[in-house]
Formats: sequence, C-alpha cells, structure tokens
Amino acid sequence: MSKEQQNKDEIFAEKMAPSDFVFDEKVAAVFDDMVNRSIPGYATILSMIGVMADRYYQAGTDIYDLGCSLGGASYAIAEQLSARDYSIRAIDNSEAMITRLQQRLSEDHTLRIDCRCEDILDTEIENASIVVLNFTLQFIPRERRQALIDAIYKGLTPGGILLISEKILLPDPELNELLIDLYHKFKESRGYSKLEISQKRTALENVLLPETLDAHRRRFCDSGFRASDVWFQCFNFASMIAFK
Ligand code: GEK
Repeated sequence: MSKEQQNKDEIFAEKMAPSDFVFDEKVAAVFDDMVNRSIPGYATILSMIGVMADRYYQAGTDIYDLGCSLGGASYAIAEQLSARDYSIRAIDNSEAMITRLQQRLSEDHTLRIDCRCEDILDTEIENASIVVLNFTLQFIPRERRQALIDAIYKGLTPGGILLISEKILLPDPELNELLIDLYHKFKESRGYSKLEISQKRTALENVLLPETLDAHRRRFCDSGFRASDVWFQCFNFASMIAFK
C-alpha cells in the first residue's frame, strides 16, 4: 500500500458549518480510505467489475470508466485483462482526482489506461464494449441522466455492457429508513463517529441523489438495453449490469 493510500478520512470529524460535498483535493487525498470505509462491499464490487470485463471485453474496442476518481475500477479491469490488448478511457471532472490518477499511472507504464479531466456529459462514447459508471450517475442531475444513458447505449457495440453501481432508494419508506440506519451502523463499525456520519449525510443531501432500482431499470429499457438486473447489493447500495 502506498503512503497516499494510508491517508485517513477525517474530513467530517470536527463540527463544521454545513456545505455541499465536493470532490476537491481534500477528498482526493483521502479517497481510498473514504470509499473503502463508506461503500459496503467496495473491494468486492471492483474485483467483480474486473471479472465481468474479462468476459465481455471485445478485442479492438474501448472500455470507459466514467467518474473514475482514482481509477479503482480501471485498475481492477486492467489487472484482469493484463494479457490482452485492452484500452481504458478513465474520465472524471475533478482535477484533483485526475492529477492524482495521472501520478499513479506514471508509476506503471504497462497499464493501458488513458485518463482525462472532462465532464462525462460531454464525453463522446464510441466503439465501447464495456462502460463503467461505478457510483457516478448518482451525482448527475436527474434530468440529465436519461441523455447520458442514451449516449452510453449508442456508444456500445452490440453485445456490449454497462456496469453501474449506485446508492439506491427503496420504495417502501420503512424499509428505506431501515437500510439507511443499517448502513450508518456499518459506517460506525468502520470507525466513523456519529458526528462524521451525520455531517457527511448533510453535505451529500443536495449532491448525491439516489433513485429506486425500478427507476434505473426503466431508464435502461427506455434507452434500448435488452436486459438489466442487479448482481450485487448490500443495504442501500446496488450494482447492476445492462446488456445491449
Ligand atoms: C470508483 N468510480 O472508485 N463528470 C465527470 N465526473 C464526475 C461528474 C461529471 N459530471 N460528476 C461526478 N463525477 C469510482 C468512484 S466517486 C463515488 C466514483 C463516490 C465524479 C466525481 O468527481 C467523483 O470522482 C466520482 O464521479 C464519484 O470506482 O465518491 O461516492
């Protein structure tokens, strides 16, 4: 583990005035720790994305990792495809994330990961057999999500797949509250205090906008995906696959 990966997330540890969450340098510096302690099953999700990429990657196509942060999904895919002639486009609109990812990539020239700082709403997706949206769509304004999924569908080759993970809403309010509460217990078990959990929740309120699994399914169907389903879920976090 590199020195950078050991940085502990203490961003919300002290009492502070509420403000919206942003993917700035402070977050990028502790992101590995944050994501591992905040997303139940994160390490499993990444390695399974690698396994699925290995099955569905088509030679001569590109892989897109949209909202790549520090490239967790890209690295997992690169590891699985290391013996093949793959090409990954890792995109994020946080300069802090991309600067750090570039630095990491410069340490290993065997990786075929090309990263760039760009709004994924402007990304031209073409000749893709795999598109990854690992906990990214939830940060896109709701009214722009259909157009993004449409663009992904259009850019996928026949037989291509979309791998997407999201924080989700449950239609039943009681169950929804229960899963949120269990999720907060999970965070406490990972060392976050009640104050950290509540301040982060407030910071994400206007920024991370979850939807139900049905809303996601409907959107995939409306874009033209022939089938989609959940392949992993823990509390209110779910990973889905959609097939072109
Ligand atoms: C992982 N996928 O480790 N354009 C580009 N990037 C964006 C946009 C946008 N419009 N909106 C948000 N992002 C990663 C984890 S984190 C999830 C993804 C989380 C980026 C944002 O800058 C951030 O890096 C990422 O989406 C979301 O597998 O922190 O919960």
